[in-house]
Amino acid sequence: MSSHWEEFYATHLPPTDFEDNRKLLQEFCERHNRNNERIVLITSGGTTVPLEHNTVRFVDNFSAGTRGAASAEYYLEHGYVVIFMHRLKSLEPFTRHFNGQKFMDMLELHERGPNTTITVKPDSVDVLAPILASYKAAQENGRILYVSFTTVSDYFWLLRAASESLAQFGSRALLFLVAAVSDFYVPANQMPTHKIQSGGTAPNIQLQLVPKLLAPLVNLWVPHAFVVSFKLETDESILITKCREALNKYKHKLVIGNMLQTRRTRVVFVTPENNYELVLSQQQVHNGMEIEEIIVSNVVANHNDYIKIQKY
Ligand code: 9Z3
Repeated sequence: MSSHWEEFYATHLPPTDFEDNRKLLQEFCERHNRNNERIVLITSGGTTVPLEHNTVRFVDNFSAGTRGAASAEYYLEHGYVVIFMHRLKSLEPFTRHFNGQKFMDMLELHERGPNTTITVKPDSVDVLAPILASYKAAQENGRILYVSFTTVSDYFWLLRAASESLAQFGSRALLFLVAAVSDFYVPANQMPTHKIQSGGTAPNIQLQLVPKLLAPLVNLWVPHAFVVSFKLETDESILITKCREALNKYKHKLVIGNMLQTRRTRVVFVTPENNYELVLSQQQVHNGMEIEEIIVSNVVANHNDYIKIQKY
């Protein structure tokens, strides 16, 4: 049995920056709702489960944040405003293209005594310019809000606050829940305060099931929104069944299934009506196309159809 979501909130304190983030979310949503915009909440990256209150060790969840960060750029292109709720230090839209040494390698240093200048290498301008232009447009027009989490508990608090702010958009709100959320955790009241000592015997750590937030999210927090969740599996034979089970259980609009090994080139859309695959061809991969481009345009098409038949 999974523990109840209400009990989770009652026994886990909000993160220290919670009130600031809640205000940012409210202001962002009110401003854009006045203009009748469409909005997407993207969750991205993995959550951690601390093993000690003064955390030295934690269990992490797999996710680089690639899918969430790439999707944010495509939703902006489709005219959505974006709340990018991500794991601190995971990939972010725009800057993801220049991770590691890539950015440094695009620059040239001209040392002329006190007049040192830095320029972008001519062949990098073509790469940098369109990304910089999209970044500036989103930033200057206030079309993207970044909020971050680290632990599964931070994620819980932020997701509820974001959902509550999104409710006013009715069917114009889209939730694109890509984040890899921990399934198991150590409840705060069972966690040691200090670092677990390694002397003597190995600790026996008891994990509990994390309550599933999709139930209150779909039924209570954003009942008119278009909610999309992701399902990650490593065993192909259970992928579709697991997606369909989630859709039947939570009664949201769409589950996108993917396999750990092939997630960059293949996903399956499971809707109440049918299943269909989106696959990138070798040629498309070779041309630098990203699967998120076709995922997002398909989701947007589904969201369009949904808005047309809604009263809210
Ligand atoms: C996913 O399946 C995402 O597509 C990935 C993206 C995490 C695989 P990357 O960040 O990877 O691009 O490296 N997310 C869903 C993960 C998840 O935890 N889903 C829950 C589950 O499977 C349901 S909400 O039980």
